[in-house]
Amino acid sequence: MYIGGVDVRGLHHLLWEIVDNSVDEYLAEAADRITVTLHKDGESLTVSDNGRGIPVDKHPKLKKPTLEIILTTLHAGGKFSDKNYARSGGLHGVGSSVVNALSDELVATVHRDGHEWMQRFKRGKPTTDIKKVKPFRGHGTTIFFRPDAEIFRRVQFSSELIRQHLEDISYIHGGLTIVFTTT
Ligand code: 28F
Repeated sequence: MYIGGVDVRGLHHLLWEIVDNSVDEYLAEAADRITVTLHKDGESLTVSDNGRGIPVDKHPKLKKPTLEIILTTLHAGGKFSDKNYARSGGLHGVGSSVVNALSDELVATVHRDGHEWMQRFKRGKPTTDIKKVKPFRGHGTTIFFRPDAEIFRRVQFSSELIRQHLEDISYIHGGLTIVFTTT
């Protein structure tokens, strides 16, 4: 019901949701570069942006790191209406929990607040707490995900569909650099 189906379009819709979050960060004038990597198995992807990084601080009321809430709560967007973070007008982070729920594996890496942070998930549930990995200069968000083969009819991304979609986005958003690689 969130992605419109479990066919090839629904599968690629997962990627569009993640890329949209990076584009939102561009629209917030906080990112100017997005990298999409289709891994050689054709079943998994990594998307990175050089934005502010999804916040990792503990949400005062929910007592969990914001990153975990965004990735595990459907419609988490509403929980942050305005008090803690301003929103750019997009759905900023809302689609991430859907992608996570429909992924056999998802790894979120955030560069922010002087460190690299990482948290892993399986079918939308955390398999680790958020971990401070190491000191890091720079900022951004990286999401690796592999859609759940028990949900999608066939988990095989099309590099041509991806290339076309990213090209469309690049024409719409001047000043945004989008890199697409397959490895
Ligand atoms: C590869 C996918 O998802 N990028 C994102 C941000 C940045 C912020 C953010 C995202 C927090 C509470 C909404 C940071 N600092 N790429 C991404 N980059 N989400 S998703 O915030 C989400 C808000 O609710 C961000 C200050 N404000 C916003």
